[in-house]
Amino acid sequence: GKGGGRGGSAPERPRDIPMKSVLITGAGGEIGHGLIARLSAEGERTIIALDVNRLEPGIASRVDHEITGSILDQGLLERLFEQFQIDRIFHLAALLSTRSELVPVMAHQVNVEGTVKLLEMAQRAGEARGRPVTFLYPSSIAAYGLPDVRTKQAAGRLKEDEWTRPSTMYGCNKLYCEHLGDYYARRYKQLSVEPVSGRVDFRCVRFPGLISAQTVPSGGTSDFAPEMLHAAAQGLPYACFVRPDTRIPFMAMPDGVEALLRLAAAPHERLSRSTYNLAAFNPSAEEIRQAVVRAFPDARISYDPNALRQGIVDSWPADVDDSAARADWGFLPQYDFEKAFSEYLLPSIQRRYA
Ligand code: AKB
Repeated sequence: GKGGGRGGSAPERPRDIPMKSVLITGAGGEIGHGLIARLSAEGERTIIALDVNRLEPGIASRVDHEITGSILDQGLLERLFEQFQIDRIFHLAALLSTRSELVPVMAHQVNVEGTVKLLEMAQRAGEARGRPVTFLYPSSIAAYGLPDVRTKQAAGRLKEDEWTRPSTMYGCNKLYCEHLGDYYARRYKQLSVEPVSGRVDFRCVRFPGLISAQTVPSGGTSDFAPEMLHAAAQGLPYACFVRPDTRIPFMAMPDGVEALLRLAAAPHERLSRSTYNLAAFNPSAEEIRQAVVRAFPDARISYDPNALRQGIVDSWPADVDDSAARADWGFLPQYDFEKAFSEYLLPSIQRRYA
């Protein structure tokens, strides 16, 4: 972790007022990278980064405490909540959609049991300090499930509560955890004689596919877009695992990170719901290929659709309606498809592989 006067022993802070802490689970993943860079620049809270794997040095140096361990380790979670004044959580740890189909029971353990453990810890911490812990949860367009491509085309832009019958383990996990978070926020122990104080302040976004210039995801099904781009930038051939006409929503990573931070900071009374759709652009696989080829004319991209992964993206919407996020907390993506390539992805990716 970083040194130099941050954390509970910062010299300018009286010892009896420890600095508040933010816990990031799955910190070494794609979203974690971008989020940690932003949070460490803001410097408002001690950053505790939990991941099953060691963090890359560039990320590890920006956090105050790097914890290597499992989200399922109850003892570890208890120690973290005892040791730190955690008032905010970004619970990013999850197995993504393709991987979850290969190991569904493990996916359920990490994605659902991990989440309920952490919600329970957050509830207890909120009760102890008399104020709710803010719990940010990234759900996904995988929470939707359309029965076939024709229905998908006819359905257009989906609102949050339409077509929520996911067809994947990961989608079931995400949708269920949205409901679970809502339960912890509104109804936890509602029949208890003792009034429950400090209910979890659960806030959730349904992310589209995210494209980062810094990292390539692993185990997702929207991965064809970032994989195509990162392969081309390295001069490697790439066989896209979905058909050219496949269309799902995407977003540039900086907009995803900004959305999480903005939702975290929004006044509670402005939030009319706990789960919000987010949208930015929704190109087809072929439109993405063309944009990549414009940037890297030597790119060698072919199509080799995989039935399982095609089936998954065919069940996801072609577009989502994010008007609630825009109205309630001012969500406003900075990058459309063109700008994502010209001003974010291409300049950063060229630097990355230079
Ligand atoms: C995945 O493909 O599994 C994720 C997602 C869309 O939730 N990127």
